[in-house]
This record gives sequence, C-alpha cells and structure tokens, in this order.
Amino acid sequence: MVQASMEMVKALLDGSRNVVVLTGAGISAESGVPTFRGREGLWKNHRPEDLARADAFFQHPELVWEFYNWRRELLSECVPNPAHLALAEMERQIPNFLLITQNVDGLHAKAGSRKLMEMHGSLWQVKCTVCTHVHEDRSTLPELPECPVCGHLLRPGVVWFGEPLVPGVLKVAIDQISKADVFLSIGTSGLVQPAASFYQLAKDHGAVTVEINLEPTPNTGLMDFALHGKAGKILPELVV
Ligand code: BV8
Ligand code: ZN
Repeated sequence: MVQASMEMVKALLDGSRNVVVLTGAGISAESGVPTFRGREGLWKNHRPEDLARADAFFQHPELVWEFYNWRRELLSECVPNPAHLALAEMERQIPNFLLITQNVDGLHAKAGSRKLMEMHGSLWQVKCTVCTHVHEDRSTLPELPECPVCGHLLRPGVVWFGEPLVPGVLKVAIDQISKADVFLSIGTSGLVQPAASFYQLAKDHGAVTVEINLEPTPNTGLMDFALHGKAGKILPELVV
C-alpha cells in the first residue's frame, strides 16, 4: 500500500472512465450521524450489531423499534456534508460511475447521487413482517407500527446481520466492480461482509484500489493507495 497524495488520487480519477465507490458510516460522520463502531456508536449501551438482527427484533420488537426510531429521529435533522456532495459531483464527471453505500441514512440520495445502490436498505423504508407490503415513511412511527394492509407488525426496511442482501444487489455490484478501473473505499472499517470483500474483487479484475478513511483499517495494507483523513475534507478536493 502506498500512502497516496491528493494529486496522485486526483490524477487517477481524471484518467478513468469506470469508477465504483463503496461508502460506509464514516462518510456520514460529519453530518452528525454516529458511526457503527465509533465510541458514539453505542445506544443505551447496546451495540448496533446486537440490535440490527432479526432474532433481536422478534424477541424484543419494542426495544429494536425504539433503536430505529431514535436513529430516524436523529437523522431527520441531518443533512448531507461536503463528502456526500463531492460524490454527487464525481458522478457527473465520470462516464461510468456507481456509488454503492452500506449506509441506510439516505444522505447520498439527498446530496443528489443518482447512480446509487443502498445495499443495506433504508431507514426510511418500512416493510411488513407477514405480507409483501413495503412503503417509504418519514413520519415518527408508533412504538410497534402496524402494516396498513394486513395489520401485522412492520419492520425497518434494512438488511440485518445474518440476512441476505436484496436479490440482484450483489449481482449488480459484482458486474460493475468487475469493470472498474478505479475502486474507492470511503469511510468504512472494512468489517462487514460481503461489502468488505469488494475491494479484493476489484483488485482481482485489475482495478486500482484506494482507501479514503479517517484511520487505517484491516484492509489498508491490501489497498494500492490510502489517503487518511476526513472524507468531508478530502473528497471536495478530488472533484475540483
Ligand atoms: C450476508 C443495516 C449472507 C442495518 C447493516 C462472511 C461472508 C458472508 C457473511 C458474513 C461473513 N462473515 C460474517 C458474516 C455475517 C455478517 C457480517 O459481516 N458480520 C460482521 C459483523 C463480521 N454479514 C451479514 O450478515 C450480511 N449478510 O452476508 O448474508 C447470507 C446469505 C444467504 C442467507 C443468509 C445470509 C448482511 C450485513 C448487513 C448488516 N446491516 N446495516 C442498520 O444499519 O441498522 S451493516 C452496518 O455496518 C451499517 O450499514 C454500516 O454501514 C456497516 C458497516 O460498518 P461501517 O460502515 O464500516 O461503519 P464503521 O463504524 O464500522 O466504520 C466507520 C469508519 O469510518 C471507521 O473506519 C472510521 O475510522 C471512519 N470514519 C469516521 N469518521 C470519518 C471516517 N472516515 C472518513 N471521514 C470521517 N469523517
Ligand atoms: Zn402486511
């Protein structure tokens, strides 16, 4: 891994036509959204991994809905930061571009990103635990929201740990990553699968891989280049 300069990564992007970007919770940190594994990521001393699971939901639906309603409430005040806006600009500059986000906060879409795949779903989506009903809902939900169609319990429209990704998401990700000249991994600790293996897939298909993160991660040493610092500072300088 080479500690890259801004100029190196900028030159890399200027010369490429196929770019895939993977983002994680770190890109929303400067919008005031707690990251998953940072100190502020704890909620009432629960770790998100212990609550973002189907078994926790079906055992303690009130507790899990309280966790998600707390996040929805918090996020309703958050706006995209310069990092989100820079990636929306990067999409406009690069012919073949795909932004794959692990985040469920909706801030990339709010920033104007359109070639976007929310691979873990969305906090703003709710779906029925029994019938196929699903809808977007930005209101403050009751403690145990009910399906407007069949009356059964609704759940957050996100992919929980231990659940498969929505069919087709992985196929699109693999197709696009296999064609990439450059793969940027931004604001993710590289711990959650299958997203954490995307950089390896990109590398195997000849892409140059770059990690942009506040601090080194378990994947840093395997990336071609690394730029460490705040995404909200680094990314705007890459798209001017
Ligand atoms: C699945 C939605 C298979 C919910 C989330 C191997 C292969 C396959 C699966 C597994 C495997 N090993 C383990 C598994 C199971 C599991 C997994 O990966 N577990 C981990 C904990 C080991 N994976 C799964 O269960 C996945 N499903 O593989 O299905 C399958 C197939 C068939 C049948 C059944 C199953 C599903 C995983 C999806 C989980 N859902 N989110 C919700 O949000 O409530 S993941 C969750 O973690 C968030 O989406 C989050 O984005 C994501 C990853 O975390 P990060 O984004 O990286 O956040 P983190 O806080 O860790 O790091 C932030 C980074 O930012 C830090 O490095 C920090 O330094 C940096 N940073 C901070 N500030 C800044 C910054 N960087 C730049 N600028 C800043 N300002
Ligand atoms: Zn229903």
